[in-house]
Amino acid sequence: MSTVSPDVAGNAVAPVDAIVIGAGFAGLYMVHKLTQMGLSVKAFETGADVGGTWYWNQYPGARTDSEASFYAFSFSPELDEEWDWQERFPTQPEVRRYLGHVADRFELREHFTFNTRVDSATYDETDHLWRISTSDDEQHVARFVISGVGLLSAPIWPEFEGLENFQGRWVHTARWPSEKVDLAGKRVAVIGTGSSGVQIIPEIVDTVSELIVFQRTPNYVIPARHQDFGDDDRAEIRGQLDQIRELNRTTPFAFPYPMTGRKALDFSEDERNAIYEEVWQRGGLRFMMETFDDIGFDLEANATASEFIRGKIREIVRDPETAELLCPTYPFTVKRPPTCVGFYEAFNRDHLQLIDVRKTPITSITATGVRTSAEHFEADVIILATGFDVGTGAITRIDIRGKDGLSITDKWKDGPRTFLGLAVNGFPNYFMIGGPHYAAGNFPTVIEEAANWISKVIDHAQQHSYQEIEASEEAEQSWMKHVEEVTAMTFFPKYAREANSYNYGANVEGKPAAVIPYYGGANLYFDRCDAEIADGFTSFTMK
Ligand code: NA7
Repeated sequence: MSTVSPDVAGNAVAPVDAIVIGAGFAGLYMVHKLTQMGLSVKAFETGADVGGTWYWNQYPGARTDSEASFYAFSFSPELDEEWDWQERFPTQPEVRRYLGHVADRFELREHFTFNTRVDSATYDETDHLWRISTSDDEQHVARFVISGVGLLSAPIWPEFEGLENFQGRWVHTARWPSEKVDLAGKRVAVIGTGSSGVQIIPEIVDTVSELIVFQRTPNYVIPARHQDFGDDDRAEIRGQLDQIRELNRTTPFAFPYPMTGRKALDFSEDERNAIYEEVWQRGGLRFMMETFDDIGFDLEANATASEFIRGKIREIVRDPETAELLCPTYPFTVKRPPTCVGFYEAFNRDHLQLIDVRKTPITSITATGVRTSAEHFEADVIILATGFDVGTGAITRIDIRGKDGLSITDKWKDGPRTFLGLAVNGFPNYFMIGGPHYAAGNFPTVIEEAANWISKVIDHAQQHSYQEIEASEEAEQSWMKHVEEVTAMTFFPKYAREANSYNYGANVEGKPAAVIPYYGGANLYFDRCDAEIADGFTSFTMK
């Protein structure tokens, strides 16, 4: 774009075609797509480097739950050839290096301004442009804005009374500092037992002198089975990539695990447990997909999987009381299960204590530790592994205003409303990757599909010289009706509160109880997005 347009303060600013927010998987690939199309692009990232979630979450033990063979981009055969994964479940430093390599390899860094937060984005209906202000007090103007801010990127900072008076050190897993946090011989309190808490606990248990774990809701933790990769493993993966990607595109969770064709209750208890055991030994999230097809939607079938895992917990954890505290009562899969090596085993260590904060809530942080309604725990370091305001948090923390000055926070006050999780009525020329109602599934696949789709809708607008493209109200209503109908068919809403599921906003006080992911199947979701392209984006109004 070449015309000059005034910014919010009335100064002349040359608009660009697109502004991309975030330098994680989503932002990097989106910038790549748009620049390949010949568009002028500016991109902003709060962190000092690329990586997104893999930049910030550098706590000890952080690594993927998904296997290297499919937790990666698929768009470049050259990239496949030149990147050698080191481990089956890559560590945070490895994924961050990979994304750094992608940024260098495709010359993406030059489009990014780092250490810079997008504070606000305001749509100007007169010239159909977005006006953006950033934390460095600069103003920018763009035709399109694409949010790649991440689903799990707005940390929850629990408002514990007295945290500011704590004389030791406290850190959040999602803002772990680059310099080493010395935990050797220290008394450490970990608050939270989601994926981050679950990963950090076995990683530090041998280093610390005392570990106090504050658990609110237990999780079903699946063993990960780590494995270092050799050349043979890498060659094997490269040989399977076509098949892996075909499955990512055609299976309900965008994972390369085909449906098994098995129903849990069609098997005797012994046969069923043998299947659970075999997949448990193989490790990782495949336990959700490679055991029985119906455990995600049939409660009776699900109960067999839930009981199998509870049996494992009781088998591994020697103290029966601790084991029971670690056993979830809600059905498996209502919360996304963490994967880890050595989590339950850590609870057999004498210097680890498990505290149930549902029974005895944390009442304050004192100068020397954590106080619950029952007792005081001395600590030198407090680790907040308290998670994220998932799906909407990172979006609504930016002051985004569409037509008639409506803010996205107001639009979503009763829960997010989107069209395909990609666009929002009232917010023309604004698109989201990984926003609410994204297809639940393997993130890199979902992200690539979303960015490909957004590049097509933008291309369509460019080809027809449309200055404004907006998801229609009817399209949004119809999509939301579908999202809600699909959700109502699952048992997830029924147990969301008991499980404190972040997929229903249940982990954030005051957040509306509304579904965040789309549960209708990633494969069907991708087909729906493709149909929109084939139909010429008829769900949009164009000006
Ligand atoms: P999660 O999975 O949201 O876990 C956060 C944990 O922190 C969870 O156990 C919470 O309990 C707990 N929490 C949050 N606030 C409090 C307070 N105030 N007191 C006690 N406990 C609290 O976030 P993670 O970072 O572990 O993992 C996020 C994703 O990263 C994960 O799903 C994977 O996709 C990778 P709750 O369960 O809400 O009762």
